[in-house]
Amino acid sequence: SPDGAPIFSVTARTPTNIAVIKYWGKRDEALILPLNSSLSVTLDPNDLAATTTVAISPAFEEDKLWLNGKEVSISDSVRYQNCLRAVRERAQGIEAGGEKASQEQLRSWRIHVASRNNFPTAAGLASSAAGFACLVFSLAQLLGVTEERPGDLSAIARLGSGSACRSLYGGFVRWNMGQASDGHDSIAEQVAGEEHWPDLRVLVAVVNDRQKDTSSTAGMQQSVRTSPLLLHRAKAVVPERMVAMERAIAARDFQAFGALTMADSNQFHATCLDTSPPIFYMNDASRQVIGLVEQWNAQAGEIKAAYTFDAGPNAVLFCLEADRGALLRRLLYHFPPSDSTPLNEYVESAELLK
Ligand code: 2P0
Repeated sequence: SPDGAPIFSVTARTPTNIAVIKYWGKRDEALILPLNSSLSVTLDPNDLAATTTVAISPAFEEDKLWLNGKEVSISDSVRYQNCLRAVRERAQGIEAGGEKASQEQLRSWRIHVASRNNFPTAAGLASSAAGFACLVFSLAQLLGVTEERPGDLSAIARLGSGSACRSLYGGFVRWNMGQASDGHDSIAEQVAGEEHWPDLRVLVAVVNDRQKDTSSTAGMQQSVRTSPLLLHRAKAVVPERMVAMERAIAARDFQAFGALTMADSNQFHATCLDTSPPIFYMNDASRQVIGLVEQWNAQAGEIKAAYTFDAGPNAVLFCLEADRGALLRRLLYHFPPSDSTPLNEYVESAELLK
């Protein structure tokens, strides 16, 4: 810094993840403990990702945060404070560039964080997942925090946003709902690495990048309060589906993987419709994508592509490399690129994810 005080910094990039078995509903709001386990695919870090720089220095007077270049007040963000506190109280000493900082110094100095997404925030593309995972990972690096037990850092990321815990691992990741009331066993665990299924492809079709109407947090609270289907799903459907999905991934069985992915997306959106007042995350373009995928699969007599939708209208499509060109052609046929079509950004997204 200008007055000679040391500044230590770390920059990291963390991709977002796409759930194929969905998380929807909490049993504990403060600790963000889910009603059911979930399973996701982490995207490539060069695709949809958050990039975060964290810095610590005795010259900083207060903790500060910038999101996409704009300073954001953190004093009333409980989730952000919980993550910061949890990493800070585990700080160890560090040594970098000939400078040293003791444990006591790291626990008392202020921290600056600057984070950027390379995709639209709050459009149902899990920006909070990548953001909180990246925050916790980079802070842990900065403060010399190592895990006492595997998954410790994912439990901290979970305090920021439930789905964030899954973005700390690449490949295929399970978030165990856990049993403990303090949440120490509600952690993420990799079920297969990023090299496991080389010809699996993910395509994100951006239907609409405006801010969504109902946040995930508020939406799932409403569902927990009012949807009988949600409890049935969490207790009687998801446990078996988790087992079947892990088996499909282990066997690289695209037929089973695709069928389970579509069924679980559809049940999640059925739960939203079963909520009072009902929540609509998908729109006409989303339903058109479902239609074209279902039609293709029916014609082919097998699953060529599988769709999944989160808390927004954007479609995430899975296929195998051999069918990627055919999937893009079908999308182009139904959504010819032009300024007025809602899907006009998908080609760019497809490029992003190839
Ligand atoms: C998921 N979603 O499993 C599901 C599918 C959206 C639909 O996780 O309240 O942003 O921060 O824990 O993690 C979105 O919920 O909610 C989400 P909080 P989060 O990916």
